[in-house]
Amino acid sequence: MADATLFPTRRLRATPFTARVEAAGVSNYTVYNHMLLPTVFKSLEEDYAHLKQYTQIWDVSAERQVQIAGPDAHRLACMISARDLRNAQPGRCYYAPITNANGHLLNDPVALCIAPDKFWFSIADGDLLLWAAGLAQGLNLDVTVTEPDISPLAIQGPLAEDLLVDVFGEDIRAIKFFRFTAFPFMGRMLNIARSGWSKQGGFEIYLDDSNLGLALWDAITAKGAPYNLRAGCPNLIERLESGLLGYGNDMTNDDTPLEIGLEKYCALDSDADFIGKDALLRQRDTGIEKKLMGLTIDGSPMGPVSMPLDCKDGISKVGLVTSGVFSPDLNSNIGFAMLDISVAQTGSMIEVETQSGLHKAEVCKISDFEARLKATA
Ligand code: THG
Repeated sequence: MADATLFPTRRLRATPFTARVEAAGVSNYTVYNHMLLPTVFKSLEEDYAHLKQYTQIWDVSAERQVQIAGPDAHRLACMISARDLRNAQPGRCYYAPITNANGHLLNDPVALCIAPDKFWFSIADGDLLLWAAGLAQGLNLDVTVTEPDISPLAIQGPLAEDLLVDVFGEDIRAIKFFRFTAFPFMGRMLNIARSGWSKQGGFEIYLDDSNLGLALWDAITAKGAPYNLRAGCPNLIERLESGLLGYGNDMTNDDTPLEIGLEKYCALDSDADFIGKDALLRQRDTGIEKKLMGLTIDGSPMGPVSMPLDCKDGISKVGLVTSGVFSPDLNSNIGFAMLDISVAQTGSMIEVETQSGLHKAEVCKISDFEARLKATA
């Protein structure tokens, strides 16, 4: 993998912003929802330091929208979402784990209520459209399930609000966290949400016409100089510090929301009915056998963990590091690990099998990284 590049074909989709991303010097991509998603520009560390101080423009088109529209749209949205969407309000976003009948995760999208009869599920890497369309077909629901021409463009970082005020006007400031409002751009109305896959603050602009991609990018970057705006992307170091989990890495279809720590987003104690609820209630009764935790790992600064690393308790394997990297601001290697329940508590000491041998590691809560950063700020 090291020196090889991906062979581009129609199956590996470019985005409305790819030309600008390339011109800005993207150095690494991943494939996400069959689409290019930038992962590095200058270096992980430089991108990280810049994101935390200034503002970046991110091509997150790969967060595709699964649109469910029509008279039964609300019914289907409620059926697939572990998050209670019964009282979903237009203009609001909801982080919504999606589970199958066994309670296992299929995706962890942000659900946007566009109208009472129209929802967008802004998906993580997984073919949620097939699940929704299959249910609609099998249950003969009166809905259409599509992937419309919508590409999110994120503006992230502490100066994001001021930048977008220069582009779209003062009304940007009134958008609350996980809410969106439509703003005019070249004759269209674009939904802009205060959201994004970082904890540095910022917005996501849902561009609904690919033909305007370069114009939108240029309109924003034209105002970027005072904010030291740069092209960037979701950053591994920042998102681990912030406790943001990635579907496909930190959670897969082998895991349930209870094992990942997502139960607060699951309507288990209400009358809400969703696919997977019975299984999750049973698992809550019997107890979980593994749990995703935070980890600080001893040793010299570690490069990004690409394949899961084994965790050991001296004798046997007790889990896997799912993501990990060195955090400059915590001055430590940090990561997430799916661990046997026997060691999945704060303060447990385990060992991690890295390329450079066994390293001691201490288990913590996923939210501890952010808490430690705030305490030292
Ligand atoms: N934005 C949009 N779509 C997305 C993502 C995004 N799709 C894929 C992926 N990211 C989905 N996963 C997440 C995970 C966490 C959050 C958003 C998307 C998130 N969580 C906040 C937190 O953890 O503090 C708040 C959640 C809440 O309180 O409701 O932002 O980033 N469009």
